[in-house]
Amino acid sequence: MKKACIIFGDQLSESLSVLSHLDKEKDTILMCEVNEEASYVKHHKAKIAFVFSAMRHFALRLQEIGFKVIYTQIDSKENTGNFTAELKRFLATYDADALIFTEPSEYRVKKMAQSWETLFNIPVKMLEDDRFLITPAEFSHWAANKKNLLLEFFYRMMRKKFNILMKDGHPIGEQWNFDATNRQFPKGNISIPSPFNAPIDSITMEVIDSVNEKFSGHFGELSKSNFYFAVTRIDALRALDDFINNRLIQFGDYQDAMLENEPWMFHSHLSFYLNCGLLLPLECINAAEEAYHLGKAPLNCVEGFIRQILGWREYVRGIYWLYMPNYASMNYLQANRPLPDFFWGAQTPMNCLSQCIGQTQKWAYAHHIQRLMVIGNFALLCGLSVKEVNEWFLVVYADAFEWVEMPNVTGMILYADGGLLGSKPYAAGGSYINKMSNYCKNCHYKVKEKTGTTACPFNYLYWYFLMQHEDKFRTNPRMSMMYSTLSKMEPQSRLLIKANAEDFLNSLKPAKYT
Ligand code: FAD
Ligand code: DLZ
Ligand code: SF4
Repeated sequence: MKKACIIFGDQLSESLSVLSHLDKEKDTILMCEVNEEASYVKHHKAKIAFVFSAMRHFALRLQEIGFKVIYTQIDSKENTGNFTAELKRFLATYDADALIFTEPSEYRVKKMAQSWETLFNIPVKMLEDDRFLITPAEFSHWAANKKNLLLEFFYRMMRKKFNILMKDGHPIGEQWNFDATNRQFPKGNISIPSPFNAPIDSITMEVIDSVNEKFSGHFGELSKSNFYFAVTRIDALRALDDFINNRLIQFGDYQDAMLENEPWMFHSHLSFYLNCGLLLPLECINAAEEAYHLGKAPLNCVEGFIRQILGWREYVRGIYWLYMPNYASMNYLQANRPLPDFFWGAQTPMNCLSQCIGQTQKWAYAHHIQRLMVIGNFALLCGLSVKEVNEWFLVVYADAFEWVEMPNVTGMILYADGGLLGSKPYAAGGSYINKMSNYCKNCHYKVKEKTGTTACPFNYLYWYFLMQHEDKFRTNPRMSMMYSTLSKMEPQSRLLIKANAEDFLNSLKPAKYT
């Protein structure tokens, strides 16, 4: 039996399930750079270049270890522009008895793949993606009959299941979670290690040139000087080492901190590699746990990092597959306001947004609290369109794939799923941003002012948000304190907040970007 195989751009792992089903002598793999994937939403130029370069390097690696690979580059004359048409072209020249692949990570592509058996009249085998630590079926089993699907309980189950940071059935340190010690803002000067920067070879240079040429209208900067990504497994492992040896030691302490012109902080910058397959979740978790046992990093930092991967990453994937396709159209708070122009590069006097969006444009990266409490919080408070915010987050980050982006946006930041993922919206006024960052010092607005033309917009937008959605949130026990403060507010103050918020919202210029 001669098999045809397709490997997608986020399946760049030598341990990918499909590879162990191939006969190196008889079977052939197709990999293709296609216009549809790069522009069904107009991905950040650096993200496209990262994926294409990593794909090209992976194809070479597969050939080096004996697989037959047919590779279509984006600038090839024969390139038909989408997965189905590329497969059709491939199957027409290659007499295969079956088509085999590891399941695509996104609903959209999985649906497409499910049509191939009939379309090409060929037996199709779709294998489980065992690079994740639990399957959608296992997640669904865990979720069954639960009143709410809190991350914390999922995380504890995963700690036990994989025996991570456990001793005699108990969590090491007798605590599951050290977040209480993890929310510091740096006092005085701190020294932030330089981020890992992978070398650029001629393959990457060529990719940068063709992406700049072909996708010139897409958001984001792309040049040799802002391309820092590892595009091979070897360099991704170096990036992991670099994090473990240089930043893990302070990861937890400053996990929520934000400093002007410091995009990288003590975060790992590994999501790109995890999501395209150059790194595997368990090896990152094991490396962090080992650093703890060797005394190289403290428990609060190691536990905090492990929770992100063993907990959040697996959890959001579970949520995605549990609720798709309905999840994509949820809009609990009826948020439909168009995205303002500064999301796509126009200026804004709000320094926090300007910093976070500016660095996103430059690096296709922002760390979690910037995404959640600055950009996400703003999108929530302004009632920005769930569809447009999802598209923005999918476009701008090099680590964005729908299975992870959508639950974070629809669920975590916009509460558009009505609380399937979080028990309350992550809404906050300017004082939270002021506590965790130094952005407010250089802002046009005054964070301490609650209303008026120079008041921080987050302040009145926060109260306006609570007023607008009172029917939905007043009875939420986690929000009762806020609603009791709101109840005590003078009617005149409420009117002023409403007027300020509406003026601000009306002043937002919708983006022209399409
Ligand atoms: P670190 O802070 O070093 O964390 C370590 C790892 O934990 C990350 O590499 C990532 O794999 C995982 N992780 C941490 N938080 C989450 C989370 N909430 N969900 C899933 N995995 C997590 N992450 C993506 O990988 N792709 C996305 O498209 C994405 N979109 C997001 C959108 C919003 C609105 C928010 C609030 C978060 C989003 N995240 C996304 C989660 C998180 O912000 C990024 O994983 C993280 O910032 C990546 O940087 P890092 O590798 O330095 O992470
Ligand atoms: C993100 C991305 C981009 C920009 N381009 C391609 C591509 O040309 N070819 C490819 O195989 N994969 C690409 N990817 C990653 C895919 O979007 C990802 O593999 C799907 O989301 C899988 O469901
Ligand atoms: Fe952002 Fe408000 Fe601080 Fe300005 S004052 S940086 S708008 S939180």
